[in-house]
Amino acid sequence: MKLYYFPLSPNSRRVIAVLHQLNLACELQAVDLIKGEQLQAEFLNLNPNHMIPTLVDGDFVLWESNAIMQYLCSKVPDNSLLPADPKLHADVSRWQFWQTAHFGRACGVFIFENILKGALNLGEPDAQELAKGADSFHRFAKILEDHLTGRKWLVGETFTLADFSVGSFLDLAQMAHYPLDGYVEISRWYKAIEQIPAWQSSAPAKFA
Ligand SMILES: N[C@@H](CCC(=O)N[C@@H](CS)C(=O)NCC(=O)O)C(=O)O
Repeated sequence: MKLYYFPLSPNSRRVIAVLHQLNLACELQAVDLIKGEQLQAEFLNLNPNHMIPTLVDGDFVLWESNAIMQYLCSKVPDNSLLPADPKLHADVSRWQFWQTAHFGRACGVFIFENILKGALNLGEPDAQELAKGADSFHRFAKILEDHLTGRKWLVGETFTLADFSVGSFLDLAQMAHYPLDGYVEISRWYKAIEQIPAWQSSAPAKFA
């Protein structure tokens, strides 16, 4: 297998953490998004969305990080990252979809305004966009905070893909200045994710 990734991408890191947790062999191929390598024809043939992560497994090409994570789990029967029990399985998927549809998008405003604009010379952060982003962030962070109250992990008794998917966006919390003050359960939970060896070994050099 070969995974196309970008080192600072939370969407990439969570896939790499799954590879490490499941002990799956996979070649890693960095795609430099700053240089625009994702727009080259060879990569567009694999993923017309020009996005990483993208997995190639023989003649099967798969994009969307959460789908890749589930696919990797299907290679290792009885793993605890994606429980076989239908309700637990659906619960993990629920949080992965929620991350893509809601929490990740709320975080994305801060990532764009406070990190990417500077990196790509797109000007100063826009205060109005950040204020709208904060409304959305608090709406969804409160749901996460409430759910984590009294629970160690998002689903069941041990960490799952749900924790890797939702937690991955907290990697950038400080650099992107998410308004996280007062979210004690989210902070406690993310610190627990940071203790997982597969999570630690998936860190890009900058976070290691
Ligand atoms: N929903 C996608 C999002 C992937 C994504 O946003 N990738 C970004 C980097 S984190 C990317 O490749 N952007 C390059 C581009 O849009 O040209 C997933 O979960 O895989």
